[in-house]
Amino acid sequence: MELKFRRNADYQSLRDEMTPEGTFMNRRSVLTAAGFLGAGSILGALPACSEPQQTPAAPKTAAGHAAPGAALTAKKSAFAVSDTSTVEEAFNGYCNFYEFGTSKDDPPRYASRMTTSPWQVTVEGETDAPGAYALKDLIDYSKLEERVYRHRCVEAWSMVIPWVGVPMKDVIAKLKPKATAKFVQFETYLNAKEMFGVNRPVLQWPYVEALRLDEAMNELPLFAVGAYGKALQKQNGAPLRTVIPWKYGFKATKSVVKIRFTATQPGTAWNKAAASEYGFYSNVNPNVSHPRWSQASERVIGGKGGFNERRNTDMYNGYEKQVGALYAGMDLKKNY
Ligand SMILES: Nc1nc2c(c(=O)[nH]1)N[C@H]1C(S)=C(S)[C@@H](COP(=O)(O)O)O[C@H]1N2
Ligand SMILES: [Mo]
Repeated sequence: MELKFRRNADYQSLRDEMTPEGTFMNRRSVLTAAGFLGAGSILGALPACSEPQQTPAAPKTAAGHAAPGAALTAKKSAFAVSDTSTVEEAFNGYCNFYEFGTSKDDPPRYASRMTTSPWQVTVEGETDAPGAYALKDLIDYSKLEERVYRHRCVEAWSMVIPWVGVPMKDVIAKLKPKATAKFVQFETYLNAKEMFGVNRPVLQWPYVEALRLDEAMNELPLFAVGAYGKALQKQNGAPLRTVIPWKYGFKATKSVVKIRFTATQPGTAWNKAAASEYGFYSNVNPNVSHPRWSQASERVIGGKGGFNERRNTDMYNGYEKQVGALYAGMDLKKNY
């Protein structure tokens, strides 16, 4: 039963991504709403992006952190790819957040139901600073930076996203992992009343992902609280998500409520669902195919060529210089 559901969901996302003709209308509505097909005038008549973004009346929530859509001040950083950023409407309108359903336009429609204030992050496990942290105590909103990173989904599509956040390594240092901590696991908010998708056994809920601690302490990973100069919209993982640009997108955990330091390798959502397809590492690697499709190239979402634009996928998504040493000597075909 569980396996069947999993296969179906998997198949559906594969079909969404791999056979454009099968979902042409669906994708077309997203792209049209985003203005890619030059029909901006019908924006609002289409379901995919018809729900207004959650632009708040007040920039701050009662809990003291920025509300979805609120303008954020961030200093530009040297971490930026030169490609044009994906249009914001595509980032907001074409999402994976299975807690709200498995179609790309389910999260933009339904994530507004998620409560994101107050927001607490529980820190536990191998740490000298366990506890429940209010978001504003975990993330220093006066030190936000903008980093334009590539985003590569395992389904072979990509975006370029100007994230706003803080280096993960700075937050982790504050959380004092013990010498015994070798991994860090992130857990997503779970509320069956607000997230209809969790009533289906697509994945084992809550969504969890993890990194080796030295990966997490690399200079690249972010705790993001925003994108495009604004606090994250709920469908993109408000109010706090991880960003690990050299890994497939599913390694990023949306709407993080728990950070757990462990001595041994913790479970991860997609690995538990299908270990033969999704490994613990999940580094972007054009030379290691997914069992059901090639990873050598990717469809550029919102690119100039409409949805037919493709680019070749880069090793470690273009971040080999920064992260290659983390995997020196490892067999990348076995440790996929
Ligand atoms: N909790 C949770 N986090 C998640 C997912 C999810 O379904 N649930 N999907 C992942 C996948 S597959 C991708 S590609 C990215 C998508 O992020 P975006 O929709 O903001 O572009 O979120 C990742 N994080
Ligand atoms: Mo993904």
